[in-house]
Amino acid sequence: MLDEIGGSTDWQKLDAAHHLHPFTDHKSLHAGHIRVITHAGGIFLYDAEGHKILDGMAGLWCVAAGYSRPELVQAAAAQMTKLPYYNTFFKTTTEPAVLLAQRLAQIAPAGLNHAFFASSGSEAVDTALRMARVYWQTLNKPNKKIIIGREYGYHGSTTLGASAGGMVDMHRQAGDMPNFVHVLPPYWYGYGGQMSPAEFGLYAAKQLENKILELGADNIAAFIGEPLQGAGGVIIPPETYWPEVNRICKAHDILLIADEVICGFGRTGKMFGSDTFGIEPDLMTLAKAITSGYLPLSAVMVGDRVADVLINGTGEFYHGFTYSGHPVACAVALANLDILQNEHLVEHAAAMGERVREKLHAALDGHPMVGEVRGVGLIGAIELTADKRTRKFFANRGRVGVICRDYCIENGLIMRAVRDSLVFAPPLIITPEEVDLMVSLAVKSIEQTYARVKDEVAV
Ligand code: PXG
Repeated sequence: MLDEIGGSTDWQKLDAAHHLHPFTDHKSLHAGHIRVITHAGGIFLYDAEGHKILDGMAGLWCVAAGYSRPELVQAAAAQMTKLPYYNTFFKTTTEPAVLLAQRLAQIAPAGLNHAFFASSGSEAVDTALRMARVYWQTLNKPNKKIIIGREYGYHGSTTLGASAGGMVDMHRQAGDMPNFVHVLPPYWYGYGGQMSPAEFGLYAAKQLENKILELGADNIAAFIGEPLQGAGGVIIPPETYWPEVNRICKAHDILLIADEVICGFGRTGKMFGSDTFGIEPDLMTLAKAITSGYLPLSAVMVGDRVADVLINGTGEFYHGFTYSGHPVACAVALANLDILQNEHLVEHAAAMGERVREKLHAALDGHPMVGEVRGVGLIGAIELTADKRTRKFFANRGRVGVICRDYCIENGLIMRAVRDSLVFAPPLIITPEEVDLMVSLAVKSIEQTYARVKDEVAV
């Protein structure tokens, strides 16, 4: 069909006429240019104008195994042929859903032995939050309703997800549900002041404890946090942070939800961010790389403590989706996990991440506009600054980041700008040569940006 339409179609016009995009200012989109991605292979995207672009974001943090994997296509085709759809309501199940639940229980951190499926990260978060509240209701503690999230947290775009997240603009439009509060994120670069990262990690955790004491643990259901905050700018917590959060949640009897939608499946150099940071979650949300993005699928991994109450105490849990446990999505997830394991992509991600940071440090540590290069596994950020010594932000935050992001794209590299940080999370299959290419394109783009905003940077 697309081939029949051919190259003469004005995609810009057609898109503008009928297509509303996520997180988009449509007026400015229509005034500018829209990129039409036509195909992809390995870690590269190709657009309708013939550009080849290194995808430094793995799609939207999801394409772990890379594009154009025949194993995933075949798994989908075989399952579609055998059973394209059936639901998991009404006393039925399907083989791929059962096998995937078992497989996830095997690889998840200890005790997370049960999987509830949905299609998106937002739905997984919504599910986990409902489970937390239903857990306390079942235990006759109905007042334990409040969910504590963090500033700059991102937990999706459903109303519950937006409320749990700490994105102020989203709250303004949608996320104003009652019983959600937010605390300081462990963002040392931005908020650490004169403290060492280790001191600041404890300080940020203390803000959680203060909030619990202020509101009363009897009113709080759960704390939700990403192991590292991806969409918030790849905010990597100091090592002291999560062990203290574990302790606080246990001491005050608050459920701990690790939102692993970005961190899950090798991104941080271990299978889960919880493994990397020593988090002991009661519930864990997964999506994105669970299928390498080939089909929509998400899961909540439920620990024995909560599962036991849901299974034996709650009666019916009034929640679920038409596509919960979709057999084709689950079959693709199983094939994707085979790829991750057979190709040792988790270990590979750790090694390639080290290479990225080594090269970035070598090229950028002395650069007056680079405040910090941070990362863990194959996810990281380059924080651009107006004054390296004082960690000062640029005036009009976000402007310089976008300038640099646009240079990246011009140079054939997709990186995201979050405020004035350039963030990256390439497919886990990236090779050493491709790492070097990604770094050199990023460095070139930073130099071009610097040439343009030099006057605003202290030397
Ligand atoms: N939790 C986390 C930690 C996420 O990163 C979601 C939940 C929601 O997932 P769905 O599948 O409902 O989108 C996410 C999604 C960005 C960006 O610009 C990040 C996400 C989604 C879209 C854009 O960084 N993360």
